Amino acid sequence: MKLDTSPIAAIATAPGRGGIGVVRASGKALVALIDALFPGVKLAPRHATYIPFKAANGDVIDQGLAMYFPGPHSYTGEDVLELHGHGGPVVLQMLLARVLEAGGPLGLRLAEPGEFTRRAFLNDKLDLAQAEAVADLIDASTEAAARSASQSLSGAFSQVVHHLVDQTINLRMLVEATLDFPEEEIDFLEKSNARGQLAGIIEALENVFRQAAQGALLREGLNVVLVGQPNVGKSSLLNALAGADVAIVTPIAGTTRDKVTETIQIEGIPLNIIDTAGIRTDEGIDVVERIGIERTWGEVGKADVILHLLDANLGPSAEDEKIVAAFPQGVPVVRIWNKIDLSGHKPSMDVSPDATHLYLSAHEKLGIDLLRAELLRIAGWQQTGESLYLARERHLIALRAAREHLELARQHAMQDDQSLDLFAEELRLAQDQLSSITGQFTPDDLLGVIFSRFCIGK
Ligand SMILES: Nc1nc2c(ncn2[C@@H]2O[C@H](COP(=O)(O)OP(=O)(O)OP(=O)(O)O)[C@@H](O)[C@H]2O)c(=O)[nH]1
Ligand SMILES: [Mg+2]
Repeated sequence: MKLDTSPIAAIATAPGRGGIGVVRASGKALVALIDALFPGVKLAPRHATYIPFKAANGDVIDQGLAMYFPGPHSYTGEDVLELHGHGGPVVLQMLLARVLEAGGPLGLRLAEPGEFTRRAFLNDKLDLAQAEAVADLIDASTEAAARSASQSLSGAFSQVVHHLVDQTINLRMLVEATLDFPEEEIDFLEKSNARGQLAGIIEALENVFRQAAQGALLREGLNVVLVGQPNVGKSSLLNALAGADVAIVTPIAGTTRDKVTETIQIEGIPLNIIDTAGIRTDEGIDVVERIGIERTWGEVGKADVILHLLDANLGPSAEDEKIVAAFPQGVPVVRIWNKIDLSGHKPSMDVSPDATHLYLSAHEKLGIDLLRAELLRIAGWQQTGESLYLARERHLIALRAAREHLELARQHAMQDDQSLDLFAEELRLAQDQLSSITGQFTPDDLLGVIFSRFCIGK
């Protein structure tokens, strides 16, 4: 990825009103911009200077703090200027417009989404996994997610990945040296304990993968969709899980028309609980309900977990058979028998070959803990106490691919020294996969995609 060094500026704080708001500029030589904005003033590096921000005609736009971070000791590695003013959308727009105007002769332009962080990456201030962690820390929806994003941002995740890369390189060098001296190939695997070294790398990779997979759960969360016939208590269950009256509950069949989503967290894992319109095929239903039911199926199609609700008093019906038959393959389904306060069942869970059955009462809040525990189990959550890395799907795919190449290398190593070159090749492929996590060998278009998902000003 080529580094565009033209100076950029953007509002760095969130849109809306706040106590303060920040306009940030970055570029190779911002001294000229500072001169244009504050004629005759010399900003001391990394010091806050209280100063009026003036329009070209001398009118004061705002008063605030100006801070100048000469490169390379800045977020982007270039010169950075931050203007901390009052956090109103209009005043910040005026300030940004003034900065763009003052920097016009320098070629200053509005920053693209993620461009500050992209420059930090290209100037080696951050590696790719850390840059991604910046966005993930900003987007974290639970404390646990924020903690692991911060862990990745500090470089802890990158460090363990680098360590794996180093170990792989060492082993590769050994093998490739041997390939150059074929007469010594014979005992290579024995003498160098190559198999033992490889086993060590694979084991370390397994550990990293586990921590990353758990961390990925914190980032991605799960979509949990409540489905069933009208009146079985879907909205009541949403409210029970959310601990608030989020959705309307009435004894009228067909109360919920549109989906209602509430994000809850269980042990720090974000779960998007989606309540839907009850499914029925009566002739008499109106057009609104029909559209609602179509949307229900749309949500089912995007579900990570389906909670299929039934009335424990009424038992299964032909309608429910049809509903089950239409569920997508491979998505875990929990069959929830609600209203046990009326049916006399005890709160319990029964894992039978056809399905997992859970007996609860949404209204009386009986058995809700069982459901929460089951959702955690389905999510694959394990309480480990070890620190987690807020990994992305991209990282997991790379780790998985690296593990497969190391496995293949292990298989070649089993066949004595016949296939040393293949052994070396698999190591190389594993190394490439690992390096893509921190961005050493990451294609430009992928970098473009990653940074374009950032917001402007980051
Ligand atoms: N006794 C008892 N009543 C319940 C329970 N859960 C829900 N109900 C009642 O069942 C009725 C329907 O509940 P809702 O939560 O609106 O049902 P729903 O599945 O969302 O219905 P639709 O939105 O119409 O599809 C309401 O009168 C609730 O009070 C329960 O556990 N026990
Ligand atoms: Mg409802």
